[in-house]
Amino acid sequence: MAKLFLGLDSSTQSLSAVVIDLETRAVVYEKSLNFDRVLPQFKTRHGVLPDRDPLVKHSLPLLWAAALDRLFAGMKRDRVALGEILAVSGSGQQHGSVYLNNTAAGRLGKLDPAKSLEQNLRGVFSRATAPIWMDSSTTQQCAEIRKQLGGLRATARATGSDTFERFTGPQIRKFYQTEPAAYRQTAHIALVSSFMASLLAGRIAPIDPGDGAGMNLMDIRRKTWHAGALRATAPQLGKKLPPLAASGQVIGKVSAYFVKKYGLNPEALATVWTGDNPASVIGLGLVRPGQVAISLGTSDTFFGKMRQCRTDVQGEAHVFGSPAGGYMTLICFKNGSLARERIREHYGIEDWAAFGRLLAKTRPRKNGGILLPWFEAEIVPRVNRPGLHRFDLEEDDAPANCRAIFEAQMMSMRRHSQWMGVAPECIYATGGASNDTTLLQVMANVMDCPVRRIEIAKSAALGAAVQAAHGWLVAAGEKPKWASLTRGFAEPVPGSEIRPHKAAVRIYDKLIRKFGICERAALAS
Ligand code: XUL
Repeated sequence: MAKLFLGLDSSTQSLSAVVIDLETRAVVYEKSLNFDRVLPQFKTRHGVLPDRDPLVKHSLPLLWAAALDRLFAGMKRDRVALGEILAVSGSGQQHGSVYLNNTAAGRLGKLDPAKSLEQNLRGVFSRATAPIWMDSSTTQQCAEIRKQLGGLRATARATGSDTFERFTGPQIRKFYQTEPAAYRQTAHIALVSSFMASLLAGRIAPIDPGDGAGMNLMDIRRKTWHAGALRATAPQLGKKLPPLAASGQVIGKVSAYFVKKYGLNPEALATVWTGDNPASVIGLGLVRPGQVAISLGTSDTFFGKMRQCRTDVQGEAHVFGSPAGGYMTLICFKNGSLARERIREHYGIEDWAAFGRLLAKTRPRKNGGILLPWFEAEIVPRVNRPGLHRFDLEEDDAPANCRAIFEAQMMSMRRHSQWMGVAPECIYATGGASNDTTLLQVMANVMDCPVRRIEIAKSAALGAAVQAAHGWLVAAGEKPKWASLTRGFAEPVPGSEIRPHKAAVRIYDKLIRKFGICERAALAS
């Protein structure tokens, strides 16, 4: 007998669904709807509304709701066995916020299947648009909240991160300051994740500690709202936030709207959602401390599970609650593929294979050249003035520059993740550039840790489906283990393991000291 679970991921540009069968360990269905393409009437570009101010990035909660209708209609058309789904969970783009008035709770409880979600929800918002994670218009509010909380270190210690423009607290403060009347009319503030969960559950849903940690409002150790942070952000905020509850925790049965309209199982459980990064941690199978993933994308990200709650005193990294219990970190390096591509273009190298071949012509050296590739303002370390810095490296030496950029990116990850106090035991590499074994060998050598490649396109939606299964099993009185739940779904590519070369590891142990000196010098210049 199949055991089906549905995971949804409401991301910046699309809404995705993954259905898993826990019995056969198979992904039985996946689908993505691109907002711009499927719902052009909302006039978003890459899921974002155009705005005159380049720092302002908003989207539309009604668009996300309309996409949910489309996705369910598509699943019904594709004959997905919706009547057999046992539980639904999900994930959302982090930090984005939705503002609802005092009619919302009642309306969510009486969603009319004869109408669309869009029609059902008209009039429930106290703010029509939702600021999302790409918004960087709240520098003033970040400074105000940070000051109230006692500075950068105190803010990071209290909430898991220093204040960041995209985090929800600074966004709420800006709304309160610029539109006080609309703020007063706001009865509920939701994250993208908890808003979507509210639609499925037919009631205001809790926020989980994974996504809650991306707000600068949650006490990271207690996993409760932080009274001082609420006070520093906006008046009456505690009354407008839902309770915090573990992701995957059962909210109730799914709303009758989805049962009557699409044939969803009336016994299916609606559960608490989380953020897309915490869900990806599950989807990639990072359920034990020491398991780390490095995603080589537009930006490079480093994320993994942590044994204890530690925070970064430099205030560069984020600590979130992990859906698999405990904590996870997310460290985002902006000059990832972006920087590698700039170097490739600069030397007229035709493709990544040729880049890898050039790099392989050189060897690691303990006093080797250092390249700090801050083409754009960097997040980690904080660099506001972009620029390229070369030390003991000739610009016209293409092979040495190819090696130096990737070595620098990996040494930066090693250096700026040391505060976690967890030496990685195994790295899962994912994202575009992870196809290149020359690059992965450098990664293994710098990190002194085996690297395996993992290719999971919809890791957040898959993580959400596994989270739904976990919530359902717990509600049935079982004590499921995360490692056994993810087995079979989140597996590295067979035969892809690359082990560190001991001689190279010894060289990088020395070169990283020089790297630190160069980085400090460049930051001070
Ligand atoms: C994480 C962040 C992004 C969004 C993307 O802090 O801002 O990764 O979660 O959806």
